[in-house]
Amino acid sequence: QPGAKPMPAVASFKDADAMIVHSANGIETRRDAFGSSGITDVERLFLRNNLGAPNAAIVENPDAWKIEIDGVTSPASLTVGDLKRMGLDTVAMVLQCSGNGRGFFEHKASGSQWKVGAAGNVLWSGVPVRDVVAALGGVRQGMRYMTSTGGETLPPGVDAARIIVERSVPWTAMEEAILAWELNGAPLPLAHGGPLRVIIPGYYGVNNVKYVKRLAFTVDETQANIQKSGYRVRDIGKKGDPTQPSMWEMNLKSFVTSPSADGQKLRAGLLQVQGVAFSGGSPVRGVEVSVDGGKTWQTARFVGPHMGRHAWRQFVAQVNLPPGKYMITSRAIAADGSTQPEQRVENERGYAHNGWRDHALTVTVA
Ligand code: MSS
Repeated sequence: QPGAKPMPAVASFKDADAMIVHSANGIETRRDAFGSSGITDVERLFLRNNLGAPNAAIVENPDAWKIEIDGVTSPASLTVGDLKRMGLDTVAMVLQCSGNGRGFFEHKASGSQWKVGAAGNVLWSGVPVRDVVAALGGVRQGMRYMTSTGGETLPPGVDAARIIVERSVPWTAMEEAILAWELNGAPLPLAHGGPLRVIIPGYYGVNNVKYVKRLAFTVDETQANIQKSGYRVRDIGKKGDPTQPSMWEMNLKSFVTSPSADGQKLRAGLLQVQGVAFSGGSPVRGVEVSVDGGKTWQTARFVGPHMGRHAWRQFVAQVNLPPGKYMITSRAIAADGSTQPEQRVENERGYAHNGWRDHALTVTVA
């Protein structure tokens, strides 16, 4: 596209036509590039880095990468090679940035102006954290968090706590967590956290620490800024602090992927409205689609395999549209009866946007 920003080197394998480059550290999938088969291709998966990626040499011999495991009865330093002998599982999971949908907020929340594409549904393979923990004698008494540290080399002279990517989640999240070395059937590339990444199903992207070099069960949350003041939901104009909710479990969300653009011109007659729905809490039970901006809704049908509660479900609703103007959107319904809300919750950094109205598309049928 004219005026498009260049693809950074770490993401040179991305399909440039499928992506919107916001910056060298923020690249999203175009709404028309998700496809219909349920898995997001690695070449089309969004990329977000808080710090620049480490040197590519770390993925040359992935089995040699080391991780410290702490806060267990017998702390250990293990290589990826060691981990591969300890257990194996694969999980299909939505990876979504906390700020996905930030571009719809009106107060110009700072950060990448993501629309829908800072999310993807991918397959991760690795060892379940609980298997590693069991092999090391279990979590020590009194630990309340699982804290993961990113393997970036920090520039000298800066206060590490200010910039280090270190995230704490409630320790019970270990039940479903994986230390992954494979993504969609191929060795985990550097861009997405190779050689080793912690995967915490149902949690926002930031908790899925890349090139993870330490995983510790801890009494307290890390003092790193990215945890203490960053990724906290607060009113517009407020500073972040530990009393505010942290970006942990993802909320209930869906959006239409086809049609895919505001102002799109469509031919009268049949249309298959497609999209995706997911939740980090109570699982998605159903999806409804509206073509009249939410006045009336029809039940959509799920498409393709059910890849588990942490994956997204694809949906389709067939509509027959005479010439006119339509506002097309979707809303997900969870097993516990909760429904995706109409409005966004205003907040300083533009996190957790799941309001269906902002995600709607207006199209013309002729
Ligand atoms: N990790 C590390 N190490 N570093 C950084 O920077 N970031 C985050 C995660 N992890 C980081 C990490 C974020 S923030 C996100 S989203 C994610 O990651 C993304 O991913 P990919 O693969 O897509 O790139 Mo927001 O919540």
